[in-house]
Amino acid sequence: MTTADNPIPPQDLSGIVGHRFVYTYANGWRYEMYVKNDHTIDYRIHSGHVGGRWVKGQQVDLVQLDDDSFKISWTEPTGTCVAVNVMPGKRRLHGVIFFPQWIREHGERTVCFQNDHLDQMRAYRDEGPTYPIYVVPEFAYITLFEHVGADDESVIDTAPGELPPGWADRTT
Ligand code: FER
Repeated sequence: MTTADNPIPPQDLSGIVGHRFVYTYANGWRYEMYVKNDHTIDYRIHSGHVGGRWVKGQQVDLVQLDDDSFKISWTEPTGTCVAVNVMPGKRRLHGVIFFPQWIREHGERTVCFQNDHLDQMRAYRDEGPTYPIYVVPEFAYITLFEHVGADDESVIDTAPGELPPGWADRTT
């Protein structure tokens, strides 16, 4: 129960922390996220506008909205902002990506292991152009959802392009 005095619902993040999931957006873009702990994700982008990009240790805001409903929000060093709602039991996800204009024009500049290029990403961000923001709101279906445990650096430790063929097609 929430009220005007206490608008914050109970928070049980055990249904998403320590889980890896692979999902394909309605526009065909395929992503993989590992919720490493209650404030950190690692991820790989298997296909789409910036397919091949991967990131470890991204700080996020993670909350539970309701039973089987979580929301993960963050800002990238590139300036891209993302908000993702996840309903694991329904295998349903909705993401909104807010790309700066320079990534719409030059997505390839962000296709790398970002952790090795953080200063370069911040320089691109500050150079812009930022506007108009390219907003991509899409539903996705979660094709794989598995518990792998929290704070495991080996869950995502390889570039998306170096995985065995068909790796992201695995379903569970
Ligand atoms: C997602 C949508 C976008 C996601 C990550 C991004 C891990 C990141 C985009 C970018 O920085 O290019 O669902 O999940």
